[in-house]
Amino acid sequence: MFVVSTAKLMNDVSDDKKFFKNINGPLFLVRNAVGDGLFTAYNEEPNWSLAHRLLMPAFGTASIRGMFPDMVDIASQLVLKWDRFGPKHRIDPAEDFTRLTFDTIALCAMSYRLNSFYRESSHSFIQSMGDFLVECNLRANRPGLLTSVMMQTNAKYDSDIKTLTGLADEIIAERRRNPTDKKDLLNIMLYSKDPKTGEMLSDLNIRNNLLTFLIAGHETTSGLLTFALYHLIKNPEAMRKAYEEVDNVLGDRQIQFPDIGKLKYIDAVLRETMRLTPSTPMRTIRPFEDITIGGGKYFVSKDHTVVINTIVAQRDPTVWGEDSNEFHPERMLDGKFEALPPNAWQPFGFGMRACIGRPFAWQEVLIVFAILLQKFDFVLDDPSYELELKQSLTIKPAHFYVHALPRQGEP
Ligand code: MNH
Repeated sequence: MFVVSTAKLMNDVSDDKKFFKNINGPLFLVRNAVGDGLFTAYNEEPNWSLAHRLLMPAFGTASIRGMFPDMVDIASQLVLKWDRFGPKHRIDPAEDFTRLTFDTIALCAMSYRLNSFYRESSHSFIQSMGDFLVECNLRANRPGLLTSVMMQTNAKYDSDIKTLTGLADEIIAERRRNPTDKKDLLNIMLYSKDPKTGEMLSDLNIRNNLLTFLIAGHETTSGLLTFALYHLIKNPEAMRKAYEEVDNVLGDRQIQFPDIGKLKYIDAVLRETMRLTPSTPMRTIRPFEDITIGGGKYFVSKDHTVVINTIVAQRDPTVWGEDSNEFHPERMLDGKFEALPPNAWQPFGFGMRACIGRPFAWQEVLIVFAILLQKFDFVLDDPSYELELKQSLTIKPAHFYVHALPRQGEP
């Protein structure tokens, strides 16, 4: 196995003609729930290219723009909750951001209300998904013989998969009972035809992709929100500039769609967050043929897996300077982001298998930060807190708790 940890090598291997996404280890096991959904399909599986062609437009600019009101709806529920619980309430941002991102993907893509903010504990899907992903990770690193005798673990694994597919099936059945002419993602999956061949997605593939969106559509975005809040609290100067921007662009009024493009500093905060603490800290690929990389320095045979260690490569001092481990949104401003060496920043993956949900996540997170910073000051529950991580397929801050106080100067 090769581990790529520099910007130069990351650029070398970012080439769809020479490398392909490797579906093995935990990712192969995730197929036990989501099969040939976009995230876990093999490049050459016909359902990957069919679903990719049919669903790309649903993640285009116009479509994401249409989701603006629903995104604001869910973000407002979060604000209401933190406001009503008040400053003494110890907030677990990862948990509430997960409520938010989960409800947002279900409402925007499937017009389905999960109402997670009106439940004491998270939806059973969230628990089952977490346990399922952890077990996929453990299984990938455990002898098969051992797994085969772990009756209880296996029964739990199977019942978690049933919980996951159960919600997907319920959402699809509900739509078939109550059809709408809304152009949401679910309708596109159910009814659209490939312009080239007239082909439609099979029922099983629709379920696989719906489940893929429910999982990929919330876990990573919740991580981004939680990390960004952490970085802002730890960097008061960046926090001050973010407040200044929100006050200038929004003041006290309700956010409108055109405001989003004006939130340049917060945009930079999110890019810098994704650089230092990408929710998906690594991905794996393999070469089609034996190949040398690094200007002839490293031989990679076609049986080798290449792990792209994004979280380390995105801190390469040759690109980011000696302070590459520090949080400075300024690196992403004033054309500097656009002028980066190719592929130096790639928290959304690369090429044909790059993240389809990037514009969706970005708009959602900008809305949430704009609304949160309009309303609240944030302080750490434990002032001495330093970042700890928890990992399933993605990473998130662990043991990170905050308090939300009404902004000073507000009644
Ligand atoms: Mn997303 C692929 C990161 C939000 C749906 N996503 C990827 C990959 C990365 C990634 C990295 C490529 C993985 C690989 O090459 O092995 N995704 C993110 C991050 C966020 C995110 C950091 C938020 C922040 N992703 C979303 C959202 C959705 C989504 C939101 C859906 C609404 N992502 C996908 C899908 C794929 C993917 C689907 C697989 C695309 C493909 O292979 O065709």
